[in-house]
Amino acid sequence: MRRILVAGAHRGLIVVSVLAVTDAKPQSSYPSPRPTSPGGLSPYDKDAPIHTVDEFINGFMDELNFGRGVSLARSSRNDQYIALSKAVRQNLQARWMKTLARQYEEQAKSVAYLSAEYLLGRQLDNALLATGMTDVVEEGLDALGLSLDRLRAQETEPGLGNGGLGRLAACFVDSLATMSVPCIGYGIRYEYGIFRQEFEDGWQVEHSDRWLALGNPWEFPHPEHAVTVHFGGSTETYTDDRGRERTRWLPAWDVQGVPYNYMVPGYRNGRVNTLRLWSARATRAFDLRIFNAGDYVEAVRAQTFAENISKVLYPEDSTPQGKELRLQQQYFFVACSLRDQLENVLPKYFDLANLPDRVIFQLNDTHPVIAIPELMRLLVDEKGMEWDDAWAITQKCFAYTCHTLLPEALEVWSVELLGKLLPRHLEIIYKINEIFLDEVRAAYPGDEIKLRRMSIITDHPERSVRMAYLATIAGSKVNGVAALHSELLRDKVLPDFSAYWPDKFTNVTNGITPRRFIRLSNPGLSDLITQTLGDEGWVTDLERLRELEPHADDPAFREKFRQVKAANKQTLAQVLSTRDNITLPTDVMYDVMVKRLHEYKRQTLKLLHIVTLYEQILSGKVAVEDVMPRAFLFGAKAAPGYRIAKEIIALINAVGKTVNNDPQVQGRLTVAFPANYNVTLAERLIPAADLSEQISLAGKEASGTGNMKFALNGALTIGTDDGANVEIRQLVGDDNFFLFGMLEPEVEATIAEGYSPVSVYENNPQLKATIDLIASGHFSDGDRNRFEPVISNLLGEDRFLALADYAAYLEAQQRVEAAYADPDDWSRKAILNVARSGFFSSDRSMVDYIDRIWHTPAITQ
Ligand code: 26V
Repeated sequence: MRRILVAGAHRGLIVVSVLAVTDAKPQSSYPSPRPTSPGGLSPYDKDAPIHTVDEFINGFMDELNFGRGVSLARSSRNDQYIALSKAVRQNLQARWMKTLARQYEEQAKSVAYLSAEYLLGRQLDNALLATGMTDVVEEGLDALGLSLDRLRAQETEPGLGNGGLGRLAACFVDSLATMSVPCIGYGIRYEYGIFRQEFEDGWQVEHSDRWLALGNPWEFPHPEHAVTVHFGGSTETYTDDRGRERTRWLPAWDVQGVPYNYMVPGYRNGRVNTLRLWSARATRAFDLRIFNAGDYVEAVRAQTFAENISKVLYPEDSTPQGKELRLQQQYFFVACSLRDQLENVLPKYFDLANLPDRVIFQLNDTHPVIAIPELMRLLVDEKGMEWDDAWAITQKCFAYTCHTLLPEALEVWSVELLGKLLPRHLEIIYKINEIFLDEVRAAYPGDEIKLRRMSIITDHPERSVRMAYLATIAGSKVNGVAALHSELLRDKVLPDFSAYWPDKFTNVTNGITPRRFIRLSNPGLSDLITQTLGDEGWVTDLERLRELEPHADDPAFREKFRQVKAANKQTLAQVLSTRDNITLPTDVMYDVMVKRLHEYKRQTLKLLHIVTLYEQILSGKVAVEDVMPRAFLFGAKAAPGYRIAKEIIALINAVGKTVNNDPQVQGRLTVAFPANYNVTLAERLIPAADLSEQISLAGKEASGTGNMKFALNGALTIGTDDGANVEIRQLVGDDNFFLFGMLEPEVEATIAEGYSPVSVYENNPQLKATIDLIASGHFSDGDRNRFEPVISNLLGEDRFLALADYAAYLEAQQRVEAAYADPDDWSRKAILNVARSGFFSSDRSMVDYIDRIWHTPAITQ
């Protein structure tokens, strides 16, 4: 029996390890960082207190006994999870401090990634992987009679994002830490993340995501470093003691931002970067004013008002939000972050003229764009800089990433609201616009229309500020997120700006972190790759997957690859059985569509395919024995106010219920829609998939990142020529990708000609039969009205041309079936997808950002 409790046996270890920080090992640099301890723990690493099973047990028991105040016998699973997490994080803390110290010493330029969302996923597994502690921890827990798997399941993932944009931010900070590039991620510590989805009679119901309810071992609050943020009021001009005319802001109210730090561990390289999320609380001044007025209840209410700012993540990625609270959130977190950079991160007496040498603020979409006038305000009003000098600095300090092509998704704020909430910022925006328009006037004399087109301020439908224009004018670079998207951004969304500043526009294709999305989520495939390649270097050098290519022709390798896929299906089926009470066959093709529910992504097109297969059985057009067995898996949340999206979810569930229970189908078609799709579920679904559905209308999906995760895990894509699908297809090869549908110019032409969905319906008997089956009430107990909104949406407008691509989609699905009928050839194609997906590592995206935009070298020792 091992020692399980030596009271205080190694108290003080943190101090010891912090003192050891000068003893640094040489570190790696990008693009291909080498882990310092490839397999796991190195007993010689002085920065980590835990190397052996005994040390782990001591650390864990310390946290349990002294941190949680419970004995092992009386501890709950949550106590154990928290003690475990805190023991694991011990191995990161000295490295974290050391990383910060090195950065400070080197005066290195760092990336300040400004993002309103970080969809992090669970932390424990990632920390275990980064530190190489998994085996030691598993053994230690085992000796204590505990199971790592069970404790892993105790963690509620931090869902501080809506979808791709938030997950991208999480992948980027992971890559930068792994590449030893200085970065601090700034965001909001929402008390409630993305809502938890449940289905009631197939209808989406939202529940609050109380992710902090059981405590959060991964955060470090620093209330003593709170920052004050002001809102409202008015401005006034005055003459300073040098006789200069100046402006000052007289705000009406304020809140405090409390920083919560999170560690962002690099993969086995001894680096730990920081993610700093801000939480709002009432200021003392705010409190006192009201308390002194004697109204205790009102004072407490006011506190609640302040704390509301970071209360909840907006789940709307589908309807334009003109919500005041959202603008408050945006300003709140960027004001805190800029203040933090200027006051805490930079050395005292730093000459702000050199700011661009020290930091680049990357704007993740338009959400943080209010940082631009905020930096101008800080430099001009607070630091007394001349406008032109401040503008020159600001222009070098910002770069902007656009993540959409949908015009309605481009953020605008009404002048009225901005003026009320941030009067000084509105003035600054007006001045930026005025100076910019003078430039445009000089460049294009007499072209009033162009002037109006390029103005930051638009008058329609109401006077408002176009945040994307502000970001484009102020930023040193503007990038789209996939080659096609960047092209369309240049030519269709911001053509005047790209003609004026051709060099400002660039592309950085998105990426995904191989640590989480293959190494952690697909251990079977990871082991096979490591065995085949001889070492684990591919985890930080994903292009090395190319070495798998020759093995695609080796029948023995293909067999092993199929076994991994089959095992992943078993695991998924097991998870869905306990999690959702779903029964899934494991010997069929897994056809998966997981992403936010949006009309442009066309979940309805997928549904029409399923109903078509079913209708063909019902009508006897196809004998049931001739139907290829498939399980269709969906995962999707709809924005709570997006009515038609919720109707589509209900229809998918209704079709699933009918098809799954129809004896005529003989179990050949299965539809599964587990509720509450999130990062944790993605990590299970993606490794089990055979077919990846990426079927958005061409020209609408900026990039997609799920598409990359599937290809990397050996699923074949059926997809349109959209977003990063284009690059996936180019890399994996036409033979290994099922392309279908209109290209973007054809989409434009179809719409220009006057697209009529009804005539498509009338001219395609199978489509008609399929839609008529839904309209007949077959999936709604005979209720013909139940899904009328979805049907009339398709037949009446079909804004995203699902019907126009229907025939092509069915034809492509037939190609899929033919290919799947030859398992050996299918595996060859799947292996080639894995082997050729190295490009989609977010490490590569980071190299592109660094070379083209940031110019932030890695720290090399
Ligand atoms: C926002 C809105 C708001 C108003 C109406 C419609 C609408 C549609 C989409 C959005 C989301 C825009 C920002 C976003 O999340 N973009 C996603 O970013 C991912 C990471 O770059 C990328 O892979 C996805 O293709 C892109 O949709």
